[in-house]
Amino acid sequence: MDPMKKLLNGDEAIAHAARVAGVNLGIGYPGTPSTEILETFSALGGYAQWAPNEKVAAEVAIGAALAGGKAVVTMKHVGMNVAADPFFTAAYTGVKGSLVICAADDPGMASSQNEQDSRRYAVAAGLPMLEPADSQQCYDYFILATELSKRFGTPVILRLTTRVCHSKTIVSIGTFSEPETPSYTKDAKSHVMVPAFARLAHVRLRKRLKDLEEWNCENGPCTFLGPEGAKSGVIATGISAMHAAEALPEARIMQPGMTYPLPLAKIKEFVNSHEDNLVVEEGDPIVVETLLANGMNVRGKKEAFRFGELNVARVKKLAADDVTPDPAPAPGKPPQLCPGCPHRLTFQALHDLGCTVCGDIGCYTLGVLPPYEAMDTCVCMGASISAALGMREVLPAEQAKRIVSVIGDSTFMHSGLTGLVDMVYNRPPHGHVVILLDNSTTAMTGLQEHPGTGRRLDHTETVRVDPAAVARAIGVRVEEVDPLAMKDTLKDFIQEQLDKEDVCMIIMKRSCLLALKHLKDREKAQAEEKKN
Ligand SMILES: Cc1ncc(C[n+]2csc(CCOP(=O)(O)OP(=O)(O)O)c2C)c(N)n1
Ligand code: SF4
Repeated sequence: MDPMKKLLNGDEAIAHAARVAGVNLGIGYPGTPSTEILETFSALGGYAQWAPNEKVAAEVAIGAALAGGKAVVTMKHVGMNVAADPFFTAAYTGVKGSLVICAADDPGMASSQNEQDSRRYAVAAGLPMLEPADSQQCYDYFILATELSKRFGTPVILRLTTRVCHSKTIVSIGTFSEPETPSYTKDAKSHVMVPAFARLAHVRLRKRLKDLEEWNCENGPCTFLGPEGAKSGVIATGISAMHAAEALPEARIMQPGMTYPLPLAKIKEFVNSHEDNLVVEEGDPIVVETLLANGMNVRGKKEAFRFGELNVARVKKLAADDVTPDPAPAPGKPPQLCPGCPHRLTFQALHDLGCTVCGDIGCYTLGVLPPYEAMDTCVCMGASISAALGMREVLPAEQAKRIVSVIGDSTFMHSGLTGLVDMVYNRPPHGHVVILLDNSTTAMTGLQEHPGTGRRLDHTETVRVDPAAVARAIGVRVEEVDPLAMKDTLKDFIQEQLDKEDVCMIIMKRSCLLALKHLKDREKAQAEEKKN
């Protein structure tokens, strides 16, 4: 294969593009399916960081782009909710350098708690958005997004989906360029959003979107597939265009690469040159609603196709308005905590105690399944502590006293801390027990570092943020234990803490088995490297 061509998945293609574009800083919070973007960018020599959560990541990236640098921030779709606050105002401030927001949706929920459609954020915040269909487009659109960001002075969303992130196609790669050091110029009228400046910025934002729509009509990326002169037209976005080309070979497919703002004039021309037009898009009916609102003769999908991923078979059915249920997938083995996983001991004790468990998101969410069935709520990252406070506030004492929160160490750094502050500030009458499952990694998304591991994204050492010290500093009583060492007495120990009726955090300190293995492998590789 040509050395400049590589077989890459979408995440890897973006990482290569970021090196070619000379990105100064990559930052994000891990979350399937976006995690590998920064890991690959770092492995390719780019400068990348894990932030404690997506809001912080977005703010750091915005700072870099306001300073004139080139930044990329990565997250999964639910991370967009956490980062929405800075993004909405960054659409007003604009950027001096460039900022690309890689938002990876998970239609079908392969590894997520919901299947929200992040495209809504582009419309709501007024941020332009590009939607690639394969790895080459991931690469090309990332570079284009960086250029557009700089040229129009706006953050740009690169909207991805699981299938695009994780499927491999051949990509032509350019030469890596080293990032340039930017020079800061003060521009408070653009960058300080007090109401007087923000009112002007909002007008600028709407004008910018008009300019972008014009640019998109004239020069925006647009892929056509299928026979020219076909009777039927299909407007499809992202990977749906590939499915449509295979499912409907008689039709002419138009895939606009920039899906917000849409190239309406260009689409209108396409629509008018076909007898009938179908819109194929995964998730919410966003494009079809926009085209209908602009008086175009198009039809969309039935509600049944709003759920889950599309594929070739489903697009055939979608086109035929066939809503007969899809064949049920073959029953697989239910997921389970690894044999020997330290989380098991805690869930066994909580099961035996009959506690009401406000849970959180991580490997330990599997505590909801048999044999433990020891989780009662799980909403979003960090909610284990705050939701427990709400429950304790309203339930009768005998029920409130049975409630515990269970949270992982990465999730605690992400958004558990503020919940703990609230638990101390609005201390419920019978106190509360938070169990921190500290396995020294972000296991669920593939063993990433976080501020509590004391290592950076590239595993080099840094200061460790100690959850025990933080909790003590805000007035929480802390108990640090090894769950394996006290496995026979764990149940009684937790009950004793509940009986004390103060705010207590039990830190169950024991490494994830897979993380330990990775650490050992890394140490071995480093030792080998030193020898050679
Ligand atoms: C807002 C948001 N960002 C990212 C994710 C993806 N995600 C789910 S759990 C998790 C962290 C899990 O780590 P930890 O809490 O330490 O638990 P472990 O899996 O190690 O047991 C991540 C990154 C998510 N669900 N929501
Ligand atoms: S990966 Fe680690 S934390 Fe997750 S279930 Fe396995 S041992 Fe437990």
